[in-house]
Amino acid sequence: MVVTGTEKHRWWKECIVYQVYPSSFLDTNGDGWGDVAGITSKLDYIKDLGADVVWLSPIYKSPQADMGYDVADYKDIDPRYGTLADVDRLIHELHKREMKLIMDLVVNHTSNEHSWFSESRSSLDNPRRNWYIWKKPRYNELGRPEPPNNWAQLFKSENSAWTFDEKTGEYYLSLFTPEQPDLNWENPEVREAVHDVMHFWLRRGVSGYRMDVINVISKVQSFPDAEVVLPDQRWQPGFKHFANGPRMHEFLKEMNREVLSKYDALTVGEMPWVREEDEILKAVGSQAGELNMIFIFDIVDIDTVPGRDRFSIREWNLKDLKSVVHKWQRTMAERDGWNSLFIENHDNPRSVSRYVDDRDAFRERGAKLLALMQATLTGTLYVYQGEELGLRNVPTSWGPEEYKDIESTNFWERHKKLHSDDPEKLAEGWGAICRKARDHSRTPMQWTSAPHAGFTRPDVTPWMRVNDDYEDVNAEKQLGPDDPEKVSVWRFWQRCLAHRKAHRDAFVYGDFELLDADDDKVFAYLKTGSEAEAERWIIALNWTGDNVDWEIPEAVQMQEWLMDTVDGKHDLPTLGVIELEPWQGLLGRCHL
Ligand code: TEU
Ligand code: CA
Repeated sequence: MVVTGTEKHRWWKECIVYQVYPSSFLDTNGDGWGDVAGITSKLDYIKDLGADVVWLSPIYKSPQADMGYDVADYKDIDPRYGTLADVDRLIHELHKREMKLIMDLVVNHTSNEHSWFSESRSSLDNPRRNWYIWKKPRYNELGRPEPPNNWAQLFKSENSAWTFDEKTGEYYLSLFTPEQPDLNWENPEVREAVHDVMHFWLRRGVSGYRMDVINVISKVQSFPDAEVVLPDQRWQPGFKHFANGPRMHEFLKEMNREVLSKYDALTVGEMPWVREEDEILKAVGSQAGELNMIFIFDIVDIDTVPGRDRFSIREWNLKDLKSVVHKWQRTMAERDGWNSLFIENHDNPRSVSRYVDDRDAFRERGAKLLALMQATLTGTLYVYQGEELGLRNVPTSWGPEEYKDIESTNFWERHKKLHSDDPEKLAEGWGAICRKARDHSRTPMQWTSAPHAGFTRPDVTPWMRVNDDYEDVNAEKQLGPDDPEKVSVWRFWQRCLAHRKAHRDAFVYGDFELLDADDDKVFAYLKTGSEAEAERWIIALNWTGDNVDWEIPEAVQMQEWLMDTVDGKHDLPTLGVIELEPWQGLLGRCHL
């Protein structure tokens, strides 16, 4: 299919989305939790950076078993974050600045405190019984009741994904935690209720949704046992039977028809545990009628052993990263799909600590390198709060008591139990927490060098400890006078985003060409636009802490170098060999 100009250009492709993690953004009433009023007060900060859409992680009413990803009322705000009136004000202030809001849609499961679930569990014949997934126990040889199959709980793999409910003597499916019962999407009433919630916010002025684990809404209805892949574990990963399940595409098409097609909305589906191109294109192909784009996990899973849990560690190298980027840049272009660009969010450690080098000498260059890469690739760009400052992981000296995430605490408790007498194993597990816990990106935003980094009042204890480096790494410092000799990470991001917008034909929409897939030190590529006044750009990123001689490919006709992750004036050649400094990244203009 030939994509015409109007079909090609969409606001949701060109916008820059800034993800806010509400609990950690800014506390305005001194209860130690970020709030909606805090977000509203920082819109100019977000706008000045160059973002134009704000995605809020969940602020709905919730007991916070999983930080709001357990919703107790989809049409109300949790009092700790504010009120519906606060959200209306936020939307109003966003629109005043020509910005938009997208909400997190968490509808694979609800909180166990949602009234739908209280009704459902109250009796076998309650009209909402069938809104969740209830099954009779299976009985073992001794006649004891057991869960209906062998699926493991995702956030506590030593437990079953099924939770027994005394009242009616049945199990309910709870893939993530017992506090997050899975909705039964087979029931049309459930789907209608979800559509109703979606209309509610879209009518209120919300411009789209990030859809939480939207690819697990359809389960194989025979609920078969999963293959035993972890023989030392009782419960097994059941992905095969619920990730991109049998009716997922049907449900997404229906949602599109009933709701999304009536608005010009941004939709991004979170889809872990899926890699197959065909499967992904079915959801995000331009004619699919499902979602605008999804979050593909290839980059954030790059250091994870395939098929194993998030805390498993696989060593990776630059070639792996290049091949993933290359694959999806090419695939989406060739198969007329659309993709998101992200390397950080509330479920992952900080990118500067993970993909580059967060030590003082290199942190800024590394963060800029990641900014330059993301700002020049094709797709819709997502920036996670603090990424624009190059915030890093929490120090390894912090003890387990500083980690608040249910996934981390469950993992650590189990690990301690399993390996209490094996110091080496213990250290290994702790090392995984230090590298990969979700808590690293959930620490309070670092606004200033005042106590608690200005996140809350000095006399208040924030819900989570502020990273120790806040006096050195904070927004106030990075927003200081724009000194061309010392460009802060924030200023660099600002330039990158402005540049991306000014040259959207090449960066947002352009063709990607990888230069030298086998070079394991330098990631270099061309981006070329397709319109009348088409442009070509070259990006060269030294992905090492060493000086590297890099030769500009002969076929590339360089004009000039325009951006550099290393401060100061450099006389860089446009022909032949450049000696790249550690973590030096360059952007240059080429002749076509
Ligand atoms: O995350 C889905 C999810 O499973 C992963 O991103 C998760 O962090 C990790 O891979 C598990 O090992 C979404 C939300 O983003 C996350 O914050 C929620 O905890 C989760 O769904 C449940 O709602
Ligand atoms: Ca507050």
